[in-house]
Amino acid sequence: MIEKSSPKKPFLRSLAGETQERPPCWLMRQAGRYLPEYRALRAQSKGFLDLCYSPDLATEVTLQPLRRYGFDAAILFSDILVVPDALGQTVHFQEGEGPKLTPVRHSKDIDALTLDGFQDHLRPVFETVSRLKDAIPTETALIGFAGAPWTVATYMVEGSGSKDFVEAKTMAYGRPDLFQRLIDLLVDATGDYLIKQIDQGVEAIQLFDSWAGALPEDAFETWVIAPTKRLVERIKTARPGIPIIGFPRGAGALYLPFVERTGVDAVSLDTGIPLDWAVSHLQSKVALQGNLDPVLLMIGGQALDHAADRILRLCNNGPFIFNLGHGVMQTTPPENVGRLVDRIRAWRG
Ligand code: 1CP
Repeated sequence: MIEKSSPKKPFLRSLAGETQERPPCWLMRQAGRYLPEYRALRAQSKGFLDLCYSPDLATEVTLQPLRRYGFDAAILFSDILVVPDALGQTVHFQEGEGPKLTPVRHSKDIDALTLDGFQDHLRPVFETVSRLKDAIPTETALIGFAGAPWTVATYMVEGSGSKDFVEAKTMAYGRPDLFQRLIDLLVDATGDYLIKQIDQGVEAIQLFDSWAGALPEDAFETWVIAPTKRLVERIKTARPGIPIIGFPRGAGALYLPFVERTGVDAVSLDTGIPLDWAVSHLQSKVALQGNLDPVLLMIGGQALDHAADRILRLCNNGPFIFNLGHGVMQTTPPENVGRLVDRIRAWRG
């Protein structure tokens, strides 16, 4: 790997291809329901989207885990579903049930989505980014994010979370012309959204493709790799030098073509990826991030220590960022997160 110029913040140094004695660390969903201070603040807000669109509250929620644990990166508090919301689809978060959207199933449903007013709708999110830029410690990096087109499209077509993605696949396999229009719109919208996040101060981007693992390889090429590649090209052409982390969760061996073809600087590894395989096939090409099982963080104790040590031993001989294989679970005791962070800080090869 070509070593790029050396930025100061440890998180950005790993993304630039540096190997560090102690890896930087942050956790997906490091802000959220496992923290009592989040629950308290959430109880005061009208709804989840309202929280995402309130710069005061979203800034505070982003900072909460930093105060407790001093992570090396903060991730903007928002959600991947603000993009369909800003495109004019109806999006609700029902208490305890997850997101509900008015499904996009027909040509006219796609016609009804619009980029008019898209950036305006997301103005509060950009305001949050610019406040965070001034509020986070100097050694801490600020991560912006969006859902990758395939994953966001699954919510848009299904109208909710899904286990089998029958509706999304029915459109992708049966009406690829229609599904392509939706994906193209998402590439455009998400590109605009992320470029604006960068202009407001985020220093790296993560693309969450949580349901990438649901697709067979040819469809993975068409609906995961190709749109991600276009999105990465678009962002990097507009804002050269911005590091991008891809997270094609569940992709298995398809992590390799994902890394080779999308142009990302790093990949976030899910819990199921064999680490020795990832180190030997991927780490010479991109930085690695991951992949502790969130359930081990919930359990804590020696099981957590052993698993964390193994990841550090295997992954930290190259560019690496410690993280989970998926988000922090709601039932995680906050002290377990402290235990993990202390252990990573104490790591010396
Ligand atoms: O009521 C609440 O408090 C809602 C819980 C919650 C939170 C804390 C949701 C609803 N979203 C979030 C924040 C969030 N979502 C962040 C912010 C910051 C952080 O990481 O600290 C991020 C990056 C996301 C991204 C996100 N949202 C993803 C991709 C990552 C993943 O978890 O796979 C996905 C799939 C969503 C959709 C979503 N948002 C929320 C729910 C309940 C869901 C559905 C999840 C599902 O279908 O299983």
